[in-house]
Amino acid sequence: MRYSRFFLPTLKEVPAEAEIISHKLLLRAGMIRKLASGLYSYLPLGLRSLRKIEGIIREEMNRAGAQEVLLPLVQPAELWQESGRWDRYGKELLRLKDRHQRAYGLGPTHEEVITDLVRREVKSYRDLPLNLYQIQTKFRDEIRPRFGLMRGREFIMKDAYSFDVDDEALEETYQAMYQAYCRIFERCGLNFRPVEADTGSIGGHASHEFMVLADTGEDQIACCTSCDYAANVELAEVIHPSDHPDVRPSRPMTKVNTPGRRSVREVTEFLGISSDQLVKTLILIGDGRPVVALLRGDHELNEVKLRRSLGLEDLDLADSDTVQRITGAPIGFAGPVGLPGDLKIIADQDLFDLTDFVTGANEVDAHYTGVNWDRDVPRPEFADIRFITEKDPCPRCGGEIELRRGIEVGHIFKLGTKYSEAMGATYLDADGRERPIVMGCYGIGVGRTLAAAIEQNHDRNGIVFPRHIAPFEVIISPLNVKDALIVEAAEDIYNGLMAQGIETLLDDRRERPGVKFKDADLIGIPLRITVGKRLKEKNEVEIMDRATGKTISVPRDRAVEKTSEML
Ligand code: 9G3
Repeated sequence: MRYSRFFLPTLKEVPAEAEIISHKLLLRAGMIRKLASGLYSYLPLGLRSLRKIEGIIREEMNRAGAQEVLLPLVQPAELWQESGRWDRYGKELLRLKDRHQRAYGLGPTHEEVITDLVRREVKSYRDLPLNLYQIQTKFRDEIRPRFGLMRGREFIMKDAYSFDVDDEALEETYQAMYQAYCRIFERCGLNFRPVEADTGSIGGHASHEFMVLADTGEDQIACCTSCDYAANVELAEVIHPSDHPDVRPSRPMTKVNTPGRRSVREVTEFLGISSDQLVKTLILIGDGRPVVALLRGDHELNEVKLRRSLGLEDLDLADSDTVQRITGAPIGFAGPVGLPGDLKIIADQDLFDLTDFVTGANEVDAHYTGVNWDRDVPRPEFADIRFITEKDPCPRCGGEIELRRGIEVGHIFKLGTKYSEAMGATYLDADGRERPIVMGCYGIGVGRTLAAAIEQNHDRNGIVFPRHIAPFEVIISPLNVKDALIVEAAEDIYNGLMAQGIETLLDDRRERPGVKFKDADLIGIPLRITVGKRLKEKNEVEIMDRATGKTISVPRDRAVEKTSEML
């Protein structure tokens, strides 16, 4: 490809709205342009990388026995009504009407569509296992799209759906997908970790997220430094010492005046206690009913764990009026002592052995000190409802936990029969019995993978593309296109590389050397061949490895051979 005719509008500066480096570099390297909030156009350079990632995904999905299909973006509302999700999702599901006033949704995912297809075509256990995937546009009307391709509203996803006779067969499929994902992200040159994850709204049981480790990642993961345990902090379990030391109350419960002291810091400073002696009381609304959560002052409530342990669909913090109504006091003075008996109270397991603790007194400007279970307040239910911290032991091996940030580029789920039962996707087993198909689903954000690769592979001069997803493998920079010798040599090497099928960009622009070097560094092509004054002096050209900066000089006639060796 000749740069002078290639639509590649690089930029020196980027709009202030680009907050993270991958967004800045995707814009500066002329790979994407914003159409509207959360909507991006891929320009030729960006599309070449996107297609490389898709190609790797296709190869590994096909190798794992999956078959590619292509499903419509526009989905009939009826299917989502059958699965019960039409009313579960709010504005994120963009709904539209056709000319006959029939209702549709723009597909954010395709469980309903694929289950409808399979329920019509699969009848017997002989038709299973089946694994169908697509690489297709999705639309999720995010309330606040940001970070460029990282959280767009319209984005390209590879989504696969597996169909098996039972849980055991699903386990095999799930492992095959897990391995395929590891190969995909390895081949994309990413430093990633599969982590145990919550199944979220999709339902079903187990799931794994594939996280690209990056400080700009929106997700937090707990990684063990000794074993390969890694889990999204939403799920990472906290090990509680099983032995309960025989502890005794040593103080009476006393009401103390704490004027205007609401937060953990204000109360603990005012009373001169440490935060692990304070029990904070949070009021929430779970599926419409109040729930009281008790935690040590130095711990944070993990709402996903609380929601799961109570088997709730929805769970949110109560507003200040509700807190006032339920506890009789404003936020900051709530406590477990004297609450109405019918209230659901859950305490984090680390409160089990606590004695002489401090709580709100359910009265403005008042707290209790010296509170003890049983004597002053009945023991509630105990559960693991807090976020793991770096002080907690690894739940697998007891080793040290490290909290890292990650970008979720893939997520695989064991769905079970949630959709097949809701939509009547069944098969006849060998005994002629009708049974629901057991499903799994497996997603990769393709654009997000490209952005994550840039988050992980850049320096102050620009992108440093991993070889297999780079838009080109080699860029040739003739430094003076008015010099016939230089042009002839550059063209000759270009033709030699293209003849070997090496994707090469020839920077034939009438630009100064500095501009050519800056652009070559910015777009991050793995190898750069410079044709400059060394050609006349020693009949040599320079080959630079973008990742290491290492530069070697080779005789012009060996440039093609040396370059293909280096790739
Ligand atoms: C919706 C909307 C947003 C959504 C969903 C549904 C996320 C939804 C979860 C999944 C699960 C898997 C197959 C590929 C891998 C991920 N956001 N999810 O179901 F209506 Cl608006 O999409 N689906």
